[in-house]
Amino acid sequence: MMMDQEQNYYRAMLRIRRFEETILDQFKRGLFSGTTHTSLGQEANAVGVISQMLPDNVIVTNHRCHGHFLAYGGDMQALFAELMGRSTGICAGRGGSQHIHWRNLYSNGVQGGIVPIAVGMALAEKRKNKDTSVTVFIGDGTFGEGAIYEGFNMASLWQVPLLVVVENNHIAQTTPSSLAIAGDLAARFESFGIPAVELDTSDVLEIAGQAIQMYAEVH
Ligand SMILES: Cc1ncc(C[n+]2csc(CCOP(=O)(O)OP(=O)(O)O)c2C)c(N)n1
Ligand SMILES: [Mg+2]
Repeated sequence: MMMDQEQNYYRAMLRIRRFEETILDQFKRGLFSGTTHTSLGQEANAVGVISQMLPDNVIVTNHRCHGHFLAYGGDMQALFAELMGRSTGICAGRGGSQHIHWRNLYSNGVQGGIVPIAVGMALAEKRKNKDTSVTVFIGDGTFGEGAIYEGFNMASLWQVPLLVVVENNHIAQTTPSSLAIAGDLAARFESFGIPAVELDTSDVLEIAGQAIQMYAEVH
């Protein structure tokens, strides 16, 4: 039983890895317009967290969203077509790499802007009185954006069912986060009365185990 689950995790992570490698490869050949951000090396975050969600949960993600979409069960070819701007893409080719919507997954490339959106969506989930929640993925380089703190404040005040997953890769595109972000990330959540747990790992089993605990607290 456990073996099956581990194989599923591995298969899901490998699917993301191969997709992103193909994207990078094809990008050089001019197949896509615009830009793209891959989640190479961050596969375990997407798979570990998203595998533990209830089917009706909402995902709000950022500019680096391919892995989240694929871990959610999104179609690889439809994502590829979306990146190519084709009508067969997830959003008929209008969203591109950063702005996709499929089922309960929404991505937006505006750094930090997704946090207040996620809080509002979590409030909506709470009002439905269902056992669902919202998970928002943000990067460490986004902690210089003021909107996220307004979001944390209202999330705590309204006690909305929200899980904030910070994918801390220590870099904001090309800027080391240490040059742009002061202080401690977990302490920022705690100052709003939001419990925070830090993991330094890419072990999908560890991340999934932590996600189970976090969802138990959120719901
Ligand atoms: C409001 C806003 N400002 C600037 C950008 C340009 N931008 C795209 S990715 C990025 C860095 C993001 O760093 P981080 O949050 O750590 O995410 P990572 O790329 O490491 O996953 C920036 C500044 C943006 N998308 N939105
Ligand atoms: Mg980062």
